[in-house]
Parts: sequence; structure tokens; C-alpha cells
Amino acid sequence: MQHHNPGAFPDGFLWGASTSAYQVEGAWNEDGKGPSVIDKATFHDGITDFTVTSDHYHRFKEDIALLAEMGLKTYRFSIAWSRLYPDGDGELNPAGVAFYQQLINEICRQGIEPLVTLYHFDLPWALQQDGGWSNRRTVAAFERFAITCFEQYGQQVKYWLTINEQNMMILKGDVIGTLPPGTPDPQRTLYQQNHHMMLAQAKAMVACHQRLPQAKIGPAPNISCIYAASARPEDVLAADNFSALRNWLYLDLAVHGRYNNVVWAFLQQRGWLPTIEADDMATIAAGKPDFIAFNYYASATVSADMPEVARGELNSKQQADQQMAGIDKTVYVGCNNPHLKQNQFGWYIDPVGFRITAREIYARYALPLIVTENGLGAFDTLEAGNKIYDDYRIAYLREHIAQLRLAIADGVELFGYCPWSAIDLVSTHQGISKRYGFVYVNRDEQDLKDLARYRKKSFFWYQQLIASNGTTP
Ligand code: BGP
Repeated sequence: MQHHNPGAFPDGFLWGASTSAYQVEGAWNEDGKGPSVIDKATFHDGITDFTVTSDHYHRFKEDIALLAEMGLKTYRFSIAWSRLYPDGDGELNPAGVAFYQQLINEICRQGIEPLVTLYHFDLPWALQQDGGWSNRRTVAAFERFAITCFEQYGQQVKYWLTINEQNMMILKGDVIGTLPPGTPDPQRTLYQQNHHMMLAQAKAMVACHQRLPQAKIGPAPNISCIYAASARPEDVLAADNFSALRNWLYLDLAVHGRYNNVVWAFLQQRGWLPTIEADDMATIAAGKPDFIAFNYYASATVSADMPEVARGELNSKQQADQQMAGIDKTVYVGCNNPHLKQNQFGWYIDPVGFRITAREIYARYALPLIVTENGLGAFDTLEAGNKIYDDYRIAYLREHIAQLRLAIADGVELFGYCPWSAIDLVSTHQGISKRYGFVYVNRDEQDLKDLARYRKKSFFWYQQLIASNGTTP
């Protein structure tokens, strides 16, 4: 890691922004793309589907030009597995390969470093029909898909991410649409799936290092800061339980190649232990990440038990959103945090928790970090002259970046920051009206309008911030 002034962003810091294929591309069935689990999922009434989204598939040149204008050093996007392999692991689709080649060419031509997520929630439907991640066959299919990406794009892409938010797929797959309704015995199934994803991730990391010695690859979980509701020891224990289940299980396996002991005991007591074959743990241990990417939006607070949980309202809120702790009454109960404000969707806004999280991850794993998501979902309004005054988003990002600077002063090795999202796109389960982008996409839930792109106020703010390497307020 380069030497730098304490608390300053290092030279070459990767200021970026993020998207994912299924949330931004549209063209869900064009040029030979196969369906994914998301294309088959059902979401709430009145909310758009994922067929068109922001139509980035057809407008990527215009979009990348806007990102270059904003001054991005890196752009994080994902490759839709079922564009390359419509059936998950059958024939390679040349039109899918060509699309990402053009996209990467354009990103590089604009002087932006591509940061590629291999898999962001959109498992090919053909694999899902065959059991998805419950079937070990999916491990080999993922390895093959990853190798194809390394072979096709490895000359231009140096930074790779394996699986986006594996922990959210395990804990909140019903909310984000990756867990098909009616999945039998979901808890046991999910921890078996988790084990298979760990194998798949490790194999992809090994394959990347073998083929692309200059490349760097890492996992991209969603890591949250977990507080105890009080200084009561039982509450502190509950926070420790939830941190293990939500955060450390995934990174302990990815980095150290071993199961977190607290989670192992939790699974054992419930009869949810995965089946582990003879070489599995050696395979997992062989995969060595070069860095840890993490997504951070909010902190969560838990107690050992709490009277307010008896109230159904909190209970359903805790279960229905991915940034709420949720409840397992035997080990932790999600609860409110009176010290923090919430966004329009109930997520706790916690910049200091961001600093704590970066410090915790670095202390546990001593690997360089990059933030691959952070941001504010909000109902933006389009004002006269196609202006969007998203000062609330600027405030959120400014406060979070200030805490990152303090984390760097604390000695955390941090090499990039990619807020969610580069341009407006469709939220996992709350539609296009929950916007995150620096660029406004002119459409609403049901009316596609003209899909024109407008620079928000935050676009100009981020442009200045990048130009000053994070020193402008
Ligand atoms: C993360 C996902 C993204 C994204 C973001 C915001 O969980 O990696 O895909 O959408 O959170 O969440 P949401 O869209 O639910 O507001």
C-alpha cells in the first residue's frame, strides 16, 4: 500500500460508482439472453418489472460518456451470466460475449478502470430449475462461467468481484427475489447453498490467479455495523451472534477458509449443517482473496429480547427489508436505534457506523478494502428545466466519505469507493421510484417515457469531489 498523509485519500484512489446487470440493462430477452431467477420472480403490485429497467443495454455509450464526464476512475458493473450462457452452462452465446466486450472497450476507451462483478443475484433460470445453488452442479457451472469471463475480458479487466452480497441472498433471499417461494426447508437449504457458493467463489479465485497473474479478485458481501441495544451483557452477546451470522461467516470462509465457530454451533443445534464433502474445506481454503469489497448502507441494532418485538409492526418491518436485522428469537432480535435517523425506507443512516465497519473488517482480515456500494435511495423529483436537487443524497455521501477519510487516518487500507448507483436503476424490490443514481433516468414505474438521462445536482458535486481527490467538502 502506498504511503500517504494520514486521513487523506491516497493517490490513485479509485473513485467510482456501481450498477448491476439486471437492474440497469433491460433487454432481458434480447440477443439470445436466457432468463434468470429475477426474470421469473414476482414482486409487489404497482412496481416495475426488470424487462426494460434503464435500457442501459442500448444506451451504454451515452451512459459511459456521462460517467467519464463525472470523472469516475472506476466503474463497477456485473456480467449477466445468462447472457453468456443462456442455460447456465450449455452453449456460449456469442452475442452476449460481444455485448460485454463492447461495454468494456467503451469503459477503457474513456479511461475508466472496469471493476467487474461476476454474479449479482441473477442466477440463470435453467440452473435454478435444476436445484440452483442446492445442486453441486452449479459450482462447476459458475467456475466455467468465471473462466470464460477471465479468458474473454482478462486483458482489460484487472479488478474482479466474485459474488455480490452472498450473505443477503442467504439471509434475505425472499426479499430480494433470489429465493423462489415455496422452497422446502429453506434454512437447511440456504446453508447448503451457501456452502456451494463458497466453493464456487474459491474456485473462481483460484482460476483467476492461475490465468491472470496481474488481476485482483475478492468477495463483495454486505457488511453492516451491529450494535447492542444496551450495555446489558445479554444484548452484547446478541449483537455478537448477529455479527457472526450476518457478517463474519462469509468473510471467515472467504479469507481464512474456515467456518465461524459461533455460526457452526448455531447450525449444528438446529440441524442445518451443510453436507461437506471430503475435499471441500481444502478447496475453500485454496481460494485467497486479494482484497475485500464490501457494501454498506446502514447499521443494525439487536437485543436479546425486547418487549416491542411483540408488536407485529416491528416484526414485519424487520422481516420485510434486507437492511433490517430480522429476528431469530433464540439468538437476536432486531430493534430500533433512537440515536439514528432513518431514510424514507426506514434504513438507519449511520456514517460513523461506516468507519466502525471499515475498521472492524480491516482488523479481522488485514486485507485492502474497497467499498462497492453505499448510497441513499430516495424519491427524487424532476423539477423545471429537468433539474434534480438531491441535496439529501449529497449530504449522505459527504458524511460517509468524511468517515472513510477518518478510517484511513485510523490506518485502514482503503483503495476505492463506489457508491450505489452510477445512474438510476430498478431497486431490488422497491421499483424505479427508489432512486440512487447521480444521473436521473426519465421514466416511472409504469410509464417508460423517453428514458432520457439528466445530471442530478449530486452529479456535479461528485465530479468536483473526484477532481479534488476527496478534499472538497
Ligand atoms: C444491495 C444490492 C443492490 C442494490 C442495493 C440497494 O443489496 O447489491 O443490488 O439494489 O442493495 O438496495 P435496494 O435496491 O433494495 O434499495
